[in-house]
Amino acid sequence: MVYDYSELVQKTRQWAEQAGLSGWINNGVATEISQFDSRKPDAFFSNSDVTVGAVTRPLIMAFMGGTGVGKSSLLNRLAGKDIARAGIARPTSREVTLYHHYSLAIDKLPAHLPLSSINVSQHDDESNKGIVWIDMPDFDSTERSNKELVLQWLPHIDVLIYVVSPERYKDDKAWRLLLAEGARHAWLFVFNQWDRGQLGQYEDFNRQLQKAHFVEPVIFKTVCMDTDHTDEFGLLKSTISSIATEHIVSQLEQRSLQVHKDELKQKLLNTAALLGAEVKLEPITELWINQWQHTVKLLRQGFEWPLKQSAAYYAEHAADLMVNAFKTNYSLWDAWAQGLFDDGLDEFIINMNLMGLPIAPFRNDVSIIREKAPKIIQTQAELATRMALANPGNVLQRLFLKCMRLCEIVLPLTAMSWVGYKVFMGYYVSNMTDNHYLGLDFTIHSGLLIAMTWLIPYFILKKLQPSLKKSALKGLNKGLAVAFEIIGGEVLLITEKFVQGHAIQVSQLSGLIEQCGKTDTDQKLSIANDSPLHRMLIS
Ligand SMILES: Nc1nc2c(ncn2[C@@H]2O[C@H](COP(=O)(O)OP(=O)(O)OP(=O)(O)O)[C@@H](O)[C@H]2O)c(=O)[nH]1
Ligand SMILES: [Mg+2]
Repeated sequence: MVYDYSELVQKTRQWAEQAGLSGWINNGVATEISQFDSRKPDAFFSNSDVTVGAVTRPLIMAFMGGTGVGKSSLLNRLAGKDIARAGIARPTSREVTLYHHYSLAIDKLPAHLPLSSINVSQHDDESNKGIVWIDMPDFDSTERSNKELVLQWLPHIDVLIYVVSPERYKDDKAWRLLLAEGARHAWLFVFNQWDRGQLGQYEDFNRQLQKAHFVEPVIFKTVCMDTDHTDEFGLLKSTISSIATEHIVSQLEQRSLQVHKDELKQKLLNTAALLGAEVKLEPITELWINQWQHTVKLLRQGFEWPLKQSAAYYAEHAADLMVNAFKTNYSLWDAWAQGLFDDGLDEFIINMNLMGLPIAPFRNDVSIIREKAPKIIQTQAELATRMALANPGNVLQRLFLKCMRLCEIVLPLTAMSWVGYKVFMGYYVSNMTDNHYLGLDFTIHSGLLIAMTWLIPYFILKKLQPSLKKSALKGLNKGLAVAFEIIGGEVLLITEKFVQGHAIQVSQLSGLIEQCGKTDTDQKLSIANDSPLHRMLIS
């Protein structure tokens, strides 16, 4: 599918707007692209009810040049009457004079063109029905409004007639305009006031034009004064008539369109370079993983002492922790940790920038993690500590202690049962045999047995009870590890989102660039070497 030019510019603007808003391109670039003229560089004249010979729209020709070179005089001579103000006062013309066949209607005059500065004259010359002449004010004068007026009209002009005089053929401002606008129009050159001109000046002007890439510029020497000088005005007129054909108008239109597309393409290629379209993004996730490992290593080193302090505090206030009213004074994530974390992120962002990538989207997304990091650390550390304090020690330790607690009950009970049985049996036997009822030894030994069966498990339980501080420290370390994983993972997700977003932007931009290079198949632009247009275009 090939986009129409206006559609292409519209799509480009939409792209630039969203890319600017999401930070992929900076605001300056976005504005520059959004200001790209979406109007088709076609003419604003159309044939109203009247047909203009074989021409679908007239050829728009404009006189351009420094003040006093004789632009208005040339138009007056073409018209055969004084339609444009010409004179000695400088600058003379402060308005645009339109000269056209009465059958043409100005029905599409772009809104931005100031109507108050237009002076319209009509003619009934059938041979020049297909041409609209425009006399523009000078471009190099001190009048800023003149320059603005010329710049406003330029995009609508097919052929520019660049007029110079012996004094002003080296005019710098007009020359710079010629270089800037060169490719957008066809150019004819008029060396006016030739009655005062010299061959050396003409040749110099010719050489100058060749430097501006006009291989064989079409230059006419004219004299617009009542003198006996012969000049090439007739040749200028016939050349103009020869190019006012439907074919040439459409060729110029296509060329202008292509130039606009090329300019847009160049702008988009520059934007693609700023976007880092060619940058390989695969190493970026690896880069973050390495960066984060390094940061975590430093954070762990720095957390060693605060961790111990926190563990001691947690151990001391374990009871509070269990009733959910725990408030610690030890915040692990202090200004130092935040600084180190920020430095790690900033270093990563700088590396992305060095790779030639736009960093704003990543920087915006990652700012949330900068704020969230303290909370993640605190929450995870506290959660793991609560769990560690609720179940201190490891699984084996806990199983062994469980057994000991059981022994603490079962062993004394067994011992007591055995002693009870012995007491009962001793009493029974002594009744039957008249022997002594048990003895002192038995009393001491059975007392000792009961005491030992109770004391040994009790002692073991007491000694092997895991330290709360150690458990808290273990919990804190575990919590920190989880928190680091969460933070690193979230940044990784943002990095992946950045890579995907970048790929989308690059592909959309590439699509637009590709569109700039496409032309409608039925609109083939080829200007033959023998075409009168050939010498009027920059090679
Ligand atoms: N000697 C001589 N004078 C000319 C010739 N053509 C025009 N002039 C004079 O040059 C002066 C300026 O002519 P304009 O036609 O007003 O020049 P312009 O380029 O329209 O000037 P601005 O409107 O100020 O940009 C007038 O006094 C003309 O009479 C020429 O071929 N030879
Ligand atoms: Mg003038």
